[in-house]
Amino acid sequence: MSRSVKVAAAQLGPIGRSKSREAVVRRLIELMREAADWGVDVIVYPELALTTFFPRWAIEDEEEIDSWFEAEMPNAATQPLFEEAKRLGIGFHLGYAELAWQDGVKHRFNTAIIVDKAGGIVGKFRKIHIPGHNEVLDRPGQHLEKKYFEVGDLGFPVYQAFGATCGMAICNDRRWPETWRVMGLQGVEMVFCGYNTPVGLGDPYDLDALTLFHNQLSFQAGCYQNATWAVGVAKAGCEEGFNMIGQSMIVAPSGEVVAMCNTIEDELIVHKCDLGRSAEYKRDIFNFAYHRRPEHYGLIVERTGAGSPEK
Ligand code: CDV
Repeated sequence: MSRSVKVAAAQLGPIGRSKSREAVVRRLIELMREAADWGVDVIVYPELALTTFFPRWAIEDEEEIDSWFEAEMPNAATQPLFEEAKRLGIGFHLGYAELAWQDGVKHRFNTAIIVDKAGGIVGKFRKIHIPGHNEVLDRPGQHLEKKYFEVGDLGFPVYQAFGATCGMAICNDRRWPETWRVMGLQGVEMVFCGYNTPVGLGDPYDLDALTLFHNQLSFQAGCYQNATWAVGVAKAGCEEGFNMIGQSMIVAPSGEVVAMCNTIEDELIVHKCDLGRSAEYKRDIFNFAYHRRPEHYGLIVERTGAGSPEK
């Protein structure tokens, strides 16, 4: 019997610094209702979907920093999203800044969750590859994720949801082959990945000019080499004077892009993903057990230690 999951990528346009969580959740619900009209099983929202991309600013006041984080999920502001999902019988994936107390110690993570059609959280992921820097740099724009987020402590787990083996990655994670391979080795069939990818912060123009290409390349390579579907979802557009790419996309295990947003605003794209496509590639060209030969790869861990940890 063929298995499929109907997914929606719910790209968001800019969210202003002064916008409340409640106002953002109303936008998320509008997109969720549209997805439900399409008969979607799971709608995927971007990284840090509840607020503006606050790591672009250097905030020193601890209380102010905490105000960008969610200490509970769901909470009063997001409860309506969970309730609407349950009412509509649709699952979702949501990225947000998480404040977590573990053994009496406060931690801040860049987090994403999978919520099932009954409104229950069935999976959590904390971003591993935290990009950017700790200190304010002398350039037009900042990316201070290293100041605000710890490296995720949950690894790259996979979860059974919507009849598929699902995994998550957050933004910069998509650029790293290990992200995909660790989930690939667990049989992942569908990867959800939200992102906020700015341009014009002061990187050399030749890097900025390739941002869309690298976004697409990362998703297409990750999917193909690990025989998985992926839903990549942007927060896009000009947010507080800073530009972020759109190009949200759904990618097949063949590496083909089957749907892509063509705005930098709130926009929904939908695709019915045939999990049989994943199985075909896992059975043949990327049959890891049959063809993969890690025992012949050499001492790669020792050879990759070079490089400066700080920019
Ligand atoms: N939010 C991100 O992780 N952004 C990074 C940028 C800074 C390179 C990205 O990989 O898109």
